[in-house]
Amino acid sequence: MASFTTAQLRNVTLIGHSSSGKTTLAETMVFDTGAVSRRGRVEDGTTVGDWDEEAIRRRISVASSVIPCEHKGHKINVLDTPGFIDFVGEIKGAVSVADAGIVLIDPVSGVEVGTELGWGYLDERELPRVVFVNKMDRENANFQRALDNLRETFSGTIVPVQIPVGEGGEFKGVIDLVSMKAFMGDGATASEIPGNMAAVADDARTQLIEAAAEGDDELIMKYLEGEELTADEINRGLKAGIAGGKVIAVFCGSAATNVGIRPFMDAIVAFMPDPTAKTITAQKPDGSEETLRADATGPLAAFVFKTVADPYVGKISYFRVFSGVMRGDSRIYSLPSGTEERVSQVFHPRGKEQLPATEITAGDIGIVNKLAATGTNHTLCDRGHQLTIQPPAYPDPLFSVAVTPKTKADSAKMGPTLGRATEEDPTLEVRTEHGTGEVILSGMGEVHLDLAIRRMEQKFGLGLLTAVPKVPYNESITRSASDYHRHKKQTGGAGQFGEVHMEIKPLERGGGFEFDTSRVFGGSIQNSFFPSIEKGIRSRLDRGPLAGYPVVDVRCEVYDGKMHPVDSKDIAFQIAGREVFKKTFLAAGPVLLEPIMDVTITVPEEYMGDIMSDLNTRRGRVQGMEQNKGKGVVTAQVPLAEMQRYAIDLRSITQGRGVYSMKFSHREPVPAHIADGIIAQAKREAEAEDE
Ligand SMILES: Nc1nc2c(ncn2[C@@H]2O[C@H](COP(=O)(O)OP(=O)(O)OP(=O)(O)O)[C@@H](O)[C@H]2O)c(=O)[nH]1
Ligand SMILES: [Mg+2]
Repeated sequence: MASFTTAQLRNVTLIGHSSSGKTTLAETMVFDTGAVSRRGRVEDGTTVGDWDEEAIRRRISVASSVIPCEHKGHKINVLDTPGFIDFVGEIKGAVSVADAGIVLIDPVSGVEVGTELGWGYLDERELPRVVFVNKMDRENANFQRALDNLRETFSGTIVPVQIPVGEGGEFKGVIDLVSMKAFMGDGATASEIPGNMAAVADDARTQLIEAAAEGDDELIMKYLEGEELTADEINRGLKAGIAGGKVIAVFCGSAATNVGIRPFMDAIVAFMPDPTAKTITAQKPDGSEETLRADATGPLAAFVFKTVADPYVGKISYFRVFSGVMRGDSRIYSLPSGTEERVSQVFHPRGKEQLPATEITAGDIGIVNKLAATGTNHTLCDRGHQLTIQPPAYPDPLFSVAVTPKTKADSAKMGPTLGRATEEDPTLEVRTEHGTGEVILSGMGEVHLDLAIRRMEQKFGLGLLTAVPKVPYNESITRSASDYHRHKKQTGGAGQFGEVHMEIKPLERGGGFEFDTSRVFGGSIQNSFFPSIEKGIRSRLDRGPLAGYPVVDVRCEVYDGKMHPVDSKDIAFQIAGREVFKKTFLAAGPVLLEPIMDVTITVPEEYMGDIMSDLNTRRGRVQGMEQNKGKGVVTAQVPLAEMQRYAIDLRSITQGRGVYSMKFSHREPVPAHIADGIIAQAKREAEAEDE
């Protein structure tokens, strides 16, 4: 691969709803620039972007991919992303290293859920963006309708820079409104604008010039005074407007039939910001900040946005150099682990290929293999100049399964392999649920977890069984109760004696556990036995008396007791404490508490009714409802027990057009009729275990 200066680079990420044609666009671009001799197809599993085994199997992108395209002395690093929202982690990774976004829409379906989500991710990073209306060859493709739809949904000056010649079956090329040339077919050469398009093009150009002038005070003056702007001035104004996020330039074409792609690449080079335009802040070890720019002479700061665990190569780390230069055969420092790492060779990625390089310069994207202590979202820097780049924020997990090893051999592999998987993918989470003891794997949806589990099986031979996780209930009480327990064992050998009188009281939610002996009067129990009583009670806190779930928010006040001069001992008071705890707990109006989630659901308006009635069946309490621009947003509190499969159910209710987010809010008593069933079930399980 030729070498490029920082100013010759363009890091752009493709964003769009599933199936808008991102991978096909990247494929056509890389083909047009001559880097591959055959244009692959998503349908055949032969594209540069969809190289992952799972992507090929499913015919959708499941991961981000870097596809460098050399065009007219520049290198466009195209970051292809999945449109499927389960892979939001991959999208955010790509967005975090791009300097601009290309949002694809399908002119028949217009703006979709994935379009809006992706738009939002670009907003979070304040990235400039353009829109590419793809699939102009499709029957019923209508550029103007797509444009109207964009303007209804998004703010900013949304203005075409290239317009289609024909639509649907008649789509033949595009007209570039800056150069006022037509690019027919594959767009390799420019031609005159077809006569029947002249008036339309003139009109569109007027709008474009107005938008370009807006970006620059000097230009707007000139424009208002009625002077013609030169092509250079239009370019300058447009570039500034796009970079500042005010202007959203719109292009069009057909990735599948290779129409409009070359002129679009010309525009990427002309209008998209190069890496030098941007600064980012990094943290220094003392907590202060340092501003970084894509400058080869600056300190090294490279951000790892993607990690692939390869069973043969080992770990592959994809990084972007935000400052300085990453050289092969060097030593670097990795944060947050604080480890010195050895870099033997650096490469440019192209899909799954690794193209050897001697260095990766400021602003560029590269890969390095076999780093020991570096995972996704880590920063590579110099030991003597330590810097940390802020990783993106990810949504809370939406979908969980309980995993167990299939065999004994799997059991040994499970921990390390799950660890590797979470290192690779920041939206995957593994934890052991306190209370149920299950190992829980969480992620963004069913497909996400299914894929993670398949990968672990294929790459590392780990067999896992999955189940719906048990709900982590808690037990608590609703009123006070007092009672005593006498533990007495005085037959044969050494005797045991302990008697404890105790009152149990409910605490506020989050109160935890309190133990108090200040009411014990006149030495009825010797102080040295207090810890024994507490220990006895604590032995049942993880396994509550009601149904075996952890006990929360209770206060135990010991107020009296009895001792025996010889037989009172630690074990006797432990048992007495444990037993009086069980008795008082069960007498104090015990309840099961369940986790309640805050849920926000966004769906096209027409599904609002279905969503509300479905929430009803889930014991949901709707807290708010908003409708705006054809979309409805519902906020509600819903018990976790009813939300475990929501990722699947919402998809089927809305044909994949709904999204939601969810996070823990608080715990509440389970309604009695439901609690009875859970308690009965727990009893049956406990009995089965005893047998
Ligand atoms: N008619 C037509 N079909 C296209 C065009 N571009 C892509 N397609 C088809 O649309 C389908 C989806 O294309 P992809 O490139 O996989 O879309 P994507 O945006 O990468 O999809 P995800 O990776 O799932 O988000 C494939 O069958 C493509 O052949 C186009 O310009 N015109
Ligand atoms: Mg794709």
